[in-house]
Amino acid sequence: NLQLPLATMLDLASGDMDPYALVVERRLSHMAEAYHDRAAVTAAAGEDPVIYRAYEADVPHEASQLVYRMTIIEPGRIGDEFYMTKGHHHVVDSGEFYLGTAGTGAVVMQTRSGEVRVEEMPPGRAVYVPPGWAHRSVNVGTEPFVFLAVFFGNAGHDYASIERDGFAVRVLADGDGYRVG
Ligand code: M6P
Ligand code: ZN
Repeated sequence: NLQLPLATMLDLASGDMDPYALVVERRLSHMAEAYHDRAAVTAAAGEDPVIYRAYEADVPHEASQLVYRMTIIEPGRIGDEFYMTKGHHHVVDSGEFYLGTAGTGAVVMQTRSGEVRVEEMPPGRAVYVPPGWAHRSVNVGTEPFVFLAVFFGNAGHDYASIERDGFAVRVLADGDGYRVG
């Protein structure tokens, strides 16, 4: 019983996927501890904005499979800190392929020994996240930031160490742009 091929339409501008099997929606309340400005978190908590969504194709989460997701991070900030994903390591150490498709964003990557890299992901820019690097994506623009992610079906998401220790750097508003602080 061989699996059948799968075809999916990806709207690169909006991030919509058709068909999709799973949608992830994360609000501020799902990751309030990630932002450093506690007063700004409290001020936004009532509205509890949607920070990002992700659509995933119907690919089994198993070894040898390639899972793919379109992620849409809304534009916005909590205090001076741009909207971002929770960020994670993989449970099974493995790489991930990212392709920016709309908006202005970046990916922050960090090893367990604390080495950090930040790469911008404008439309058409692919970033390869090697095994061993945690990854968090950030919208530094004024439009939704959209990107495609491809990862191993058995990679898994390990959020615990990021929830505990965060990333060593934050992506913060700086005039019309951003700085990594
Ligand atoms: C990308 C990929 C996914 C991830 C999503 C949201 O699409 O890296 O694996 O789930 O971003 O990020 P997070 O899981 O860290 O909230
Ligand atoms: Zn990942």
